[in-house]
Amino acid sequence: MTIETMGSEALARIAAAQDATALESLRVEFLGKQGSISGLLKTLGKMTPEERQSEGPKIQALRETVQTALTERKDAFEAAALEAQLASETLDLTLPAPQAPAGSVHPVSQVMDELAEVFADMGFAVATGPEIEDDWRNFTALNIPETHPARAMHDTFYFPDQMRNADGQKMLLRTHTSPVQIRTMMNQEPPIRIIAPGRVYRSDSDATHTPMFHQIEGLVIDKGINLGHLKWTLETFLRAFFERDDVVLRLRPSYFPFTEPSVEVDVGYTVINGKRVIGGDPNASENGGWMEVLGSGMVNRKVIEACNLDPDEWQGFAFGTGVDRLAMLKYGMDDLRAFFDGDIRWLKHYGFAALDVPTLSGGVGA
Ligand code: 2U9
Repeated sequence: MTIETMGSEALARIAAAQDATALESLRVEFLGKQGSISGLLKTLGKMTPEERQSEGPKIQALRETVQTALTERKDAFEAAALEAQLASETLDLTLPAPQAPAGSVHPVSQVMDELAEVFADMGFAVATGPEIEDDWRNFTALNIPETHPARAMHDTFYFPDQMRNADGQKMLLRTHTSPVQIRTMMNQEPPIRIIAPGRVYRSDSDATHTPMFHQIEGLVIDKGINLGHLKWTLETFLRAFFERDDVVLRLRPSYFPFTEPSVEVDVGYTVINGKRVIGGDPNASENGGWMEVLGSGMVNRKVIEACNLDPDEWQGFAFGTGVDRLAMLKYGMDDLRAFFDGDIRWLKHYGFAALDVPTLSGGVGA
């Protein structure tokens, strides 16, 4: 077969190909490794220079013509497929918009935002830190030495003994957010006014305890700070958070290793429709009374010293409470475990709208 007839036959078969698969078979037949045109190209090596000069350009031209015809036919198939797809697909612009997102903000997130808003108004910044901590920042720096009973009380989740940090300290899941304040005191010059909200972990699980819960702690370090500053701050915070001016506080002496003196803070509650509500006169209502909501105190001199500050120059107060419990008290839930069940019905009932961002001017609540 001459080169010319090979060419015209190849073009005729390409033109007759019915689809992309048939076309691909033809490409392999002509131009593949074992293809007829590839075979012709290989004969060039065995030709005399004269033969090569006359046959070479003809074979190359054949290859190019066939290649171009294959490409053009392939493009035509693809264009036809696209046309068919466009003709079959329709877009109905009169359909209603898809349903709005149905998620909600978890009460814990909502209350965390509310707390940040209330404390920002009093000049507190939000500080955060790692949930995996070392023994020194979680305990030792807070005046809780190895032998202190508070260590056992914290039911700590420790990492395996060989997993230590660069200082040789044991690693653990923080049992409180206090190491965040230790980090802040070591890295920042006083005066300091921070809140530290976040997850904490204790190996404890029953109706009122979950192994992970949320805490918020606060720390003020400045010159000449006293218990009066502490009481005013907590009273102002609780009145703003519970959105009532008649919230009253009772301070009872207590003990924490990191504060001296230490005080437990009770708030007055009254009973409305069988439910305890924060606020009102704790002695007026028949079932009213006091409820413990916070622990606090003046920061222990030893803690200030551990952070390389002079306790004769800098003093401060600190406090801590559970965010989950604050949420339960404010929004009337009675089972802590439901917080972490992920039950869609509970989330729908107690969740907040995503755009309901708390602001003081709008009221921090619902
Ligand atoms: C530094 C110095 C002092 C934080 C404090 C409490 C008292 C407290 C508990 C309440 C219930 C935690 O959620 S709870 O289990 N907390 O009673 N926390 S004073 O004191 C600090 C923290 C950091 C550097």
